[in-house]
Amino acid sequence: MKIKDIKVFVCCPGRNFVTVKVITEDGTYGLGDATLNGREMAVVAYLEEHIVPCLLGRDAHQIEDIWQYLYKGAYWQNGAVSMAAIGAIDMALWDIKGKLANMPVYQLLGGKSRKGVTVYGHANGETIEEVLNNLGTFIKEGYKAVRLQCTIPNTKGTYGTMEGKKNYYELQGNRPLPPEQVWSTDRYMNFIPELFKQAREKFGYEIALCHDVHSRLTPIEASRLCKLLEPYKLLFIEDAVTTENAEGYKVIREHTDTPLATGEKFNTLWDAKEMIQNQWIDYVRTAVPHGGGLTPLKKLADFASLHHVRMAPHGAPDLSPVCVMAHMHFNLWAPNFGVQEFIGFGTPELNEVFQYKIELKEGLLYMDDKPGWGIDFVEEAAKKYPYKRSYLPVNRLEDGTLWNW
Ligand code: CS2
Ligand code: MG
Repeated sequence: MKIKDIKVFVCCPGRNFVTVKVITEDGTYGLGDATLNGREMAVVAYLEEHIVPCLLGRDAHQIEDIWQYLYKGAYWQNGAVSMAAIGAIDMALWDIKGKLANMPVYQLLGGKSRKGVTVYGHANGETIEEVLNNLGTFIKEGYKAVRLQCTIPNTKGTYGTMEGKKNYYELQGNRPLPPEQVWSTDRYMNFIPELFKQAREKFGYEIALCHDVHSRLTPIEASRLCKLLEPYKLLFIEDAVTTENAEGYKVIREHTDTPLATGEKFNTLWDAKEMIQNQWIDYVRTAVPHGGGLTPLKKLADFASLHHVRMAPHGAPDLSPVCVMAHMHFNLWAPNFGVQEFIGFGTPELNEVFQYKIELKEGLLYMDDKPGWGIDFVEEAAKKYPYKRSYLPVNRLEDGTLWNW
């Protein structure tokens, strides 16, 4: 089944998304998410200039060979930009194979390992009280797991909080230059344990709680934070330290039994190998697009399962609904699936461009059994929302030191 055309769409229904559409000679098409927050156009160029020309005319069924061809054939392997581009093509090819087989993709992987996908929601706020109110709402809605993030007092802009904006799209879609935020490790370390203490006092231990440090600590600081949080029995603490230094997770592991999650910035199985085989982490957060596609992600899941490490895919606002649906299939299949990050059902603009159906019941996500991923992209609607350059924030210590990972 020859690949006849490949289109790359960039639109901004609230925030920027890059969507790849691979079209075969009989008109069957597949979708992939190539969004890389703050570097979208670099991925577009990689796709249009370097990938599309060498895929036209190839057999869309040869997913594994095309992946190896794009990854090894590039010579310059790895890296966030190239893997987001390769990942989107791979996703589109799996969507096509599912449609041609008239099966949902999870069936091609070996079928369902569970009835629905357990998710964790985002409870954040400017104060502990606001975070706990939001947590209470999630518990009432039946969520089984919730991430808590709170603005650190006397600090301008803390990761994971809304900074007064109504939603993530308003927050992330309007940063013409990287906002500069001030970070204080001491203030953070003195504050976060209190957040979880009050959460457990108010809601008990039935609800699973997690937190994203966003790689802002050194290994020994992260070890101390994890120990301080031990009494509150977190599901996991995420990105306690940067993954650039895998040994950092060894240090934390030697100090605490708080479960550790990382990997949203892993681009290949090799980025995860050392931490998994040394049992330094408990959850892998790699998303299908950023990990280079479903082809490598299912290998990563199998490798992780050998070490009793579970999958907890990244599900931030800068991963498009195409990725949300790909994760539904991956998570329904993966025997070692743990929990999926879920930020909600999008906005009217987003749902005008991306058409899909998922349903949340008692903290689990469900979907219909449609061939492929079960999502469509409305090109006419996307034209209404042109790309708008926007950046991620950077963090500096109070003395001005750049402290961003
Ligand atoms: C975060 C992301 O959701 C998460 O776990 O780490 O929000 C992350 O900051 C963004 O995806 C970066 O683009
Ligand atoms: Mg994260």
